Amino acid sequence: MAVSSAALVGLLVVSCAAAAAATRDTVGDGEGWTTGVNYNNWANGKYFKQGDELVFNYQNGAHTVTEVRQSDFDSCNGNNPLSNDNRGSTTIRLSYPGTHYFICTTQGHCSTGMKLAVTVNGDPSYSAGSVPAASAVAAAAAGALVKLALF
Ligand SMILES: [Cu+2]
Repeated sequence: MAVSSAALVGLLVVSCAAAAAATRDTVGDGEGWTTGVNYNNWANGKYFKQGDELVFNYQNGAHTVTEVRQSDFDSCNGNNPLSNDNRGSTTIRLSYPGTHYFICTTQGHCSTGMKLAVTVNGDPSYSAGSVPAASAVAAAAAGALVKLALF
């Protein structure tokens, strides 16, 4: 029975990993969203997929989280924002694949490096507002559990 239990635990770990699809990352980790942080370095090597969330932590009013198109990212132009917030803690859901561009529109901040581009990978199981595929995984796990119990 010890072997079956180990197999069951392994199965549950796998199914939980599959169900917990979306992740949440804090931009800049403990440093947050501010000047003097290299956000290229922060994003480098990280994997983002559809449905994941980015949390920007900063002092209310001192910075903005402004999502822009690539051309406005390159030129630090915040005049055509896709979204904008300055309330101090901004959570952005990466709801579509492709590269997402964020700048701070406080004077001089973007031009000195307060900007972040993240590439978001498509997730076929993602759809806004639901938890797709998790129930199918749970059903499969439950089926295996019954088999193990019978064994
Ligand atoms: Cu700023």
